[in-house]
Amino acid sequence: MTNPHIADKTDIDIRASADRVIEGLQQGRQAEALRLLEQERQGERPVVQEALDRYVAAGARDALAGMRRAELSEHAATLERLGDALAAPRMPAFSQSTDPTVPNELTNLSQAQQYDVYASIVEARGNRAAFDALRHNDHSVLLGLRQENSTLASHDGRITGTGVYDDHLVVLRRDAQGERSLHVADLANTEPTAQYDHHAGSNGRRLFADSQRPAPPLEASGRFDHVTRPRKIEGRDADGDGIRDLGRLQPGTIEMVDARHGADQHLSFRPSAAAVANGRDMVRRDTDADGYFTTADIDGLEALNNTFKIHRGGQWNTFSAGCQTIHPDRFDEFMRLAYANSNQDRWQYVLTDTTTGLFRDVRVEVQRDQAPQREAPDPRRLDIPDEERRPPAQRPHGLPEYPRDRPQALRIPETAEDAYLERFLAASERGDLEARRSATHEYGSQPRVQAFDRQGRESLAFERALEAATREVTTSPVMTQDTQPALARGA
Ligand SMILES: [Ca+2]
Ligand SMILES: [Ca+2]
Repeated sequence: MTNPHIADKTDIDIRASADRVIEGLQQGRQAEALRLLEQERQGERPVVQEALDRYVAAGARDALAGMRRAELSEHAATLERLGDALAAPRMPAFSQSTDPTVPNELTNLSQAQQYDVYASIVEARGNRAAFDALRHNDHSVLLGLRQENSTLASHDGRITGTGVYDDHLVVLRRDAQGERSLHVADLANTEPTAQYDHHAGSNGRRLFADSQRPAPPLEASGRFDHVTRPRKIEGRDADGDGIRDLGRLQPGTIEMVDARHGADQHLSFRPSAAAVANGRDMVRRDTDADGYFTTADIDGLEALNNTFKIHRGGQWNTFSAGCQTIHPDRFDEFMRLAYANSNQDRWQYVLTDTTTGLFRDVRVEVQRDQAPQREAPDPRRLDIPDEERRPPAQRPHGLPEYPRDRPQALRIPETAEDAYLERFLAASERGDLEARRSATHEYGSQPRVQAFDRQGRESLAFERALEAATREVTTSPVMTQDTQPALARGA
């Protein structure tokens, strides 16, 4: 299978095109500006179209809000699309691999164009400081794209809690002349791992990381008994039940400063004093110990502290107790670009969830439901040992092999889209929310579905239209004109 994504070159300057649209909107030439946006989008691949939309949605936020208040019906669909452009983005299919068969949506885009794909995510998801930092020359900005995992996940598919590198960390840099460049660390991690979780239990000799004192004997809770090699206990007891809870950075913007990490004291990042002072609710702890960070974690929200660093991880183990970690093969280039200006002393780090909220919630739920079957441990499976069980000298020679793709099916039938829509609509008609959610999940989990994003948005629009229709029905027996086209799109 060759790269399924569009690989044609394009000469668009995404930033400049978006700026012309933004200027028109701000000057009240609304129809002309939105027409220009459609022209600029014409013929571009989806990642470029999405970047244009995000830049426009973020750069003309006030003007667009004014248009929404004015309820300009002829622009309703575009305004809705631009509103959605500020939501959690789709993770661009990207890999550092030079293998032409590995899916890559950024193939043949210039450095400046690739920069705009990710910088537009910073603008859509970051705060004002991040927006401004993108406009400084000789300056770098950091972006994290998170894919949700259980803290029990491991690279070999077992549930020993050693972590997976399925998130992307991006450095965006403008040099002294304003030239745009980037590095995408496509083997990165933004989530803690269960090997540090107190819920993995204690034999009476397991140590607390902070005090170095042994933790009293404690039986592992639930599936945490699969953690075969618990490490020193990290985290904090957030809900007061006497067991410490691992924490994860919430999506948002965090100002970072330089730091050192580990036995080798390598260069890294940590939150600045200002970030900590303004870091209310920036950490969520897994208080219900199911391996996920959700609103079900009662008392789980806490203020940021400066232990949430960005540092180097291991070959087969992300070594994260809450830090963002990068695989050794990607780390040096990431840091080289991040520290290209030796005088830079503040970095805005924007962390975002990926895929739409609808898919995210469904995915977490379904992962949780299916996890025991899918991740069943097999004690005989020792062929891909983690760092603990195989000393460095015995590791396989040559380039290490990483799981390039998420464990979902790599191929989907041509008709998957139709099959999904059929099931989605049938389930909707029956009012079977469970079946509809499961159809949505299965569809949303296929990373190579070309129309993923379009359908994701349409599903959201469909949900909204249903909500609107429900509200409408309570006041009027007839469905409004507005909901009809949205329902048709959802179909
Ligand atoms: Ca992840
Ligand atoms: Ca939880």
